[in-house]
Amino acid sequence: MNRLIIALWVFLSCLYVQAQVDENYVKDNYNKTEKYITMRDGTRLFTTIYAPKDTSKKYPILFQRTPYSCRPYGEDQFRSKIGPNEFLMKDGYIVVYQDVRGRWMSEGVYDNMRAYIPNKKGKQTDEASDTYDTIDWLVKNVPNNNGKVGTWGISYPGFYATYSLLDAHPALKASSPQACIGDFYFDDFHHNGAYLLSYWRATAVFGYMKSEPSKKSWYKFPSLGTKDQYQFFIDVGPLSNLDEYYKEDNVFWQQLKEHPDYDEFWRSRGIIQHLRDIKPAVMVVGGLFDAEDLYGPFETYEKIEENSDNYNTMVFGPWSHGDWARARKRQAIGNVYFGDDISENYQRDVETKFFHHFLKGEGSGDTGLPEAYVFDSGAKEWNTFSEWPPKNTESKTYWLQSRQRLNPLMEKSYTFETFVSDPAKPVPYSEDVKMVFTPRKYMTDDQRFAARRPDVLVFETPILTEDVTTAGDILAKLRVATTGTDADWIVKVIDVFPGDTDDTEETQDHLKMSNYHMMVRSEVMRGRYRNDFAKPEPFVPGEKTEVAIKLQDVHHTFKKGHKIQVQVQSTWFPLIDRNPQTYVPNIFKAKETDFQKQTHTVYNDSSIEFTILKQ
Ligand code: PG9
Repeated sequence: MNRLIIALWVFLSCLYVQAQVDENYVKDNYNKTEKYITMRDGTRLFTTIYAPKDTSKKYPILFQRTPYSCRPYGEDQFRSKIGPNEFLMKDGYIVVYQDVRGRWMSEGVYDNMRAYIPNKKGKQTDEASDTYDTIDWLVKNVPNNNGKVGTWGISYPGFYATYSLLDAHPALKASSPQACIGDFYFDDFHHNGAYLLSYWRATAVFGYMKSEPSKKSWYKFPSLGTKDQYQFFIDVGPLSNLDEYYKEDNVFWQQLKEHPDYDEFWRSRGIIQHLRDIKPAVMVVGGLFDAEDLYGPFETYEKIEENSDNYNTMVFGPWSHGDWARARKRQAIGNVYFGDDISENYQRDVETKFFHHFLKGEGSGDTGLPEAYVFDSGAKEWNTFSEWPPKNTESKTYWLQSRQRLNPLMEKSYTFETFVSDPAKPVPYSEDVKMVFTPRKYMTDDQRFAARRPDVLVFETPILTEDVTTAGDILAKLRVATTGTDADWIVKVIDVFPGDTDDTEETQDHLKMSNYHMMVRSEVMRGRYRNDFAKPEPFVPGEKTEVAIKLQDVHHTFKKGHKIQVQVQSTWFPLIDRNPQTYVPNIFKAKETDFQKQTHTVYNDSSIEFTILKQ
């Protein structure tokens, strides 16, 4: 017994020492300097430079611009890890972080998703010019750099990595925008015009301006006195009551309220429109179950592919927001397990290979990596494609038929389904009781709790007799009516597991994987924007109306023995705010009396089109 205890003690001591070694790796192997770099308009941006202590060779620069701080501040304070992953960190790169204009220790005034200015003159600046001016200073002033720069970032830093591609500095050879925000009207804060209420707390992070460089947060989250987000927002009622928590000084909250439509305010801040004639090599990375930024990475890759002839590739794995940067043994999202070592393998065999090739290698186009490296979330295996969406696909239509059938054939009979949608009793987007900073787990959550509600329509295939593999986007073509004059339409695509499916260690105690209704993809369309995101229109009560909803790309095999299920509902709370179901000019200013229970109808000539891999 003693020998076992001693062996266990030795093992745990080694683990502890290893952790300490890793904790101090950066401090032991890198020098840190902090600089203010002056932009063309005189604004100085705070920049942190980690350079290898070994000065016997030259190194490329890996550069990240962030609104989330270069912390820790102080040349004697070190991050425990630097760069996109530990393989790159240990291989030796100069790693640079910068507080973007108007954030933390940098000077200037912050602007959310600052609009790009084409053909800038003189001292005009945007995030592209700030990136250019910084790279120019780095390659001219940082000792031992090899003149090659790469940018990378996840989420908002991913947006700045995409931005680095515009008016790119000639030293910029490679960029990896990851979970990169493309447009705040379709990423993060809105989905197709519906406001993501689940993001409300995050408004604090970007709502308050600072008057001088700050090492400490100048914003704070309102204390809500509860961890039950559903109850909190039901009790709050109309969105205008949230002014109690965010006052006039929360600039972003005011902007959200004043711009409910896709107007010039949002349109000018979208970066996708500018992605043409891109020169640096690009590897876009995203998570198939990323609840925050799915539109951005898919659109970034596709727009560059359409308008540039540079090296441009994509990687989409079984990840939620930013998972690929967190190496964990079992890769799972909520209750759904996808496999072991998925993130570590990606970091070593894909991400490291990409940057090595273009920043340390000969830099020619052939990295040995695929054009599209996409995980099949149903078969739980990686696939490679020479293009995305793949060429060898076809569109397969299923009709939303009576008696809750999802049918490849459309009946001739004229039928429809109805449900009562009550904003006072909205369909929860999750059965978990929680208070989130931003949503995450619901993207693969079990949907049985919703399927059993009278205000959720369910359409389902019989048990599949062969695999059905999707690879590309999904298009819902609803034919609907309402007794009201406005409505939201939510479509959820679900993989129904067989009854003999075993639980895994991730399965929540109150659930069984037997008959698990796994969310594969979901999307909302705020009905007033069905024809134009810039021009909202009411519904005519009782009039049959077309509502099309594009659901983001998937790569999912619905395996033999499973069923494909589609759910349709009109509330999804508090993921999104409630639609009053009475047309008002601006839902952010709706009154309590505007919120009315209405009866909605979904006609049987509604359909959903999947992009299917040809057998
Ligand atoms: N896209 C994420 C986010 C943006 C704004 C508010 C909250 C989250 C992100 O940058 O992580």
